[in-house]
Amino acid sequence: MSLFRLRNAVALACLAAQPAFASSKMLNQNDFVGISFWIISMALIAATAFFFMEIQRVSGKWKTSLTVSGLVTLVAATHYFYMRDVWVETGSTPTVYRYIDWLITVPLLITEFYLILRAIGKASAGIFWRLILGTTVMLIFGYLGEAGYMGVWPAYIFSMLAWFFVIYEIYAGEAGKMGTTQAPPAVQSAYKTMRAIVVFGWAVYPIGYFIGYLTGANPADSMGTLNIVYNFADVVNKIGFGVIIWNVAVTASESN
Ligand SMILES: *C/C=C(C)/C=C/C=C(C)/C=C/C1=C(C)CCCC1(C)C
Repeated sequence: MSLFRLRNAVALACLAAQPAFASSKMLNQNDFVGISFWIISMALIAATAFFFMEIQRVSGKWKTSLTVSGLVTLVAATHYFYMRDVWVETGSTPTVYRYIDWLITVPLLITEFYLILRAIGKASAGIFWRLILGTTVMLIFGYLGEAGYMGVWPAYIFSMLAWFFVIYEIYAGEAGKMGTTQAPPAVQSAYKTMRAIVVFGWAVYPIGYFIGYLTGANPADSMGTLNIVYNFADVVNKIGFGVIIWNVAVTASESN
């Protein structure tokens, strides 16, 4: 373990943490949504340092996967500091920062997914672009709904359809047919877990949206729930996803 690398990772983490020091209003001890923003920001910083440092431990192509995992958590950590400030200082939902974050981290997660797919067999560029397209449409409608440019119901339905398209692609489309190959069992099982995350881990987001906008509850209450649910989902889908990659990267590197 080189001390130099460690120092770089720590410097990077501090850079990402900077907006936090600019905040004027302090976190209130009863503000559980704000507390969840804080905890997750810290977890994302720690995960970033971890993924970047572990790059040296794995072989060849797995280095790229770990780099991308670290980028996901780094980009998210930076946005979490801004989101936390918006929440703590104004009590409102940081929709625009949230969606900018998703617009960058979701394509990165798709890239991680595609890298695993390529470790399993011959994956075409087409599948990558279809997944990018599907997730982008999903996020655009989500934003139109949450930011008030479109009715919350139609936006929800169009966004759900785009997500179903992604699920169809990875289960029944080209990616789905690549499940059984000569790839090592560790890689195949990681691929299956990642696929399940895109269904079950990602399902938490539309549940959050539903609770936030579609139950007719008082916005003051439902916005708190919305943010807690989205924050929880990000732990599973950003850190958890990265940990699965890290695990398969270490296992596959050590078995060579
Ligand atoms: C790191 C961030 C991730 C993995 C974000 C994923 C977001 C989604 C899967 C969002 C999906 C939505 C729907 C399927 C319908 C309602 C609107 C959204 C955008 C919340």
